[in-house]
Amino acid sequence: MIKIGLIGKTNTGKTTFFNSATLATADISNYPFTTKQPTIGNANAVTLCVHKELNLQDNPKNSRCIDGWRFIPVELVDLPGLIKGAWEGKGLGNKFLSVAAQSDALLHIVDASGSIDAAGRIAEPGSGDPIADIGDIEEELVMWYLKLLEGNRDKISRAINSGSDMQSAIADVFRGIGVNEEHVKMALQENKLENHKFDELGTQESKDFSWSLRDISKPTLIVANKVDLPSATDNFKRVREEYNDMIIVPSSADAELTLRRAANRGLIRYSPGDERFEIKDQSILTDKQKWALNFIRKDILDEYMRTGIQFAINVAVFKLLRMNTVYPVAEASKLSDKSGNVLPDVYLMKSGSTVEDLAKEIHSELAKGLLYAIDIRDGLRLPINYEIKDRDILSIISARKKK
Ligand SMILES: Nc1nc2c(ncn2[C@@H]2O[C@H](COP(=O)(O)OP(=O)(O)OP(=O)(O)O)[C@@H](O)[C@H]2O)c(=O)[nH]1
Ligand SMILES: [Mg+2]
Repeated sequence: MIKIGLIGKTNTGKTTFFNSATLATADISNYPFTTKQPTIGNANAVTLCVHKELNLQDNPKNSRCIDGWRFIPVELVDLPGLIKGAWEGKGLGNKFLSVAAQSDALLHIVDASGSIDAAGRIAEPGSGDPIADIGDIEEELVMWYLKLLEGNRDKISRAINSGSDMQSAIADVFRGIGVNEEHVKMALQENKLENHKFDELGTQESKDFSWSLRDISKPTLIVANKVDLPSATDNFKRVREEYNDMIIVPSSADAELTLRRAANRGLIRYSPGDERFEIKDQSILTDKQKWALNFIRKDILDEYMRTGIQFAINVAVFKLLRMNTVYPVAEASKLSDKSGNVLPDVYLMKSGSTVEDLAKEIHSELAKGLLYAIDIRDGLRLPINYEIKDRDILSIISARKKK
């Protein structure tokens, strides 16, 4: 399952984001370092289901289908807040940087309203500087990569001296945090270091290399949170200008939490990611609830089109990680599994994945005897090296087993 980590300074709204996306009830407060341990929860990537286009009724198994939208489970990890100096052991967050690094992608949550000071304490809205906050956290991550590199210099040197190439010797040190040889190769190339001697790598070169490696191996999206506060409007624009090489999603985790909890209690009709909600019965709402819902409708949904929570997860999965959705079916004629469930499963496959990759993902036995796949839409036989496209519906034909 895809794992998405929530990182950022303390008090930026990571747990509020997490609770709203997972409907968990982890502690939220305006004290710094409320979250003390990483917490894992289930959220979803949401995409238009293929069943409508095919005019079929589906029976989803590994996912859910609501109003024509497929909800595909992904793992969300809430992490303790970071502060400047975390890589040296300051705050709590440093202990968990390795947990963050095990994620496939990171959502960097920023307080766009400027309601926290440099140390993450709650301050007058507008007084904090989200641009500096983003820089601080980016720096922490890079320093942490650098520390791993510098701390393992001898080990890497020894591996190279006993015949390893530089790429795999470096990759070995970072393997536990999702870095592979290709990432190392790209980071070396980006800094023109591929023909350099490892032992002659200077301090600046190591730092530049660590910066590239962090960037390449851990795709990151900036979530500009707390846009419900007026001081966020200008900051959001500034963040977008300053970090124009990154994707930035405005959000109000607070608003999403209100909407999801209201929907859960049957007060409103709202599906995550929707641009609107419907009040079921005005007469059962208190004045305070009416005011809050009206505010969300006017100041967030009208202004930003969405609360940004579901959108941020979707952008991470489909844009940052470039996942395609594919629907494998065992019975080609019925578009079902062996028990007759129509379009039971949807898999997220990285763009460039082949029929063979999909077969391996489903079952190793299926992959062993793999022959070809049938494209359900046109009956074409697709070779095992066919690159899967988004929304493909495939029946995999194997000498061992059918799916
Ligand atoms: N106005 C506004 N406040 C928010 C929003 N999201 C979170 N907050 C508030 O910001 C404060 C911190 O929220 P948390 O979710 O605990 O922040 P955190 O990043 O998990 O903090 P740590 O666990 O300490 O790192 C709380 O008072 C929240 O109510 C938002 O979208 N809008
Ligand atoms: Mg928290």
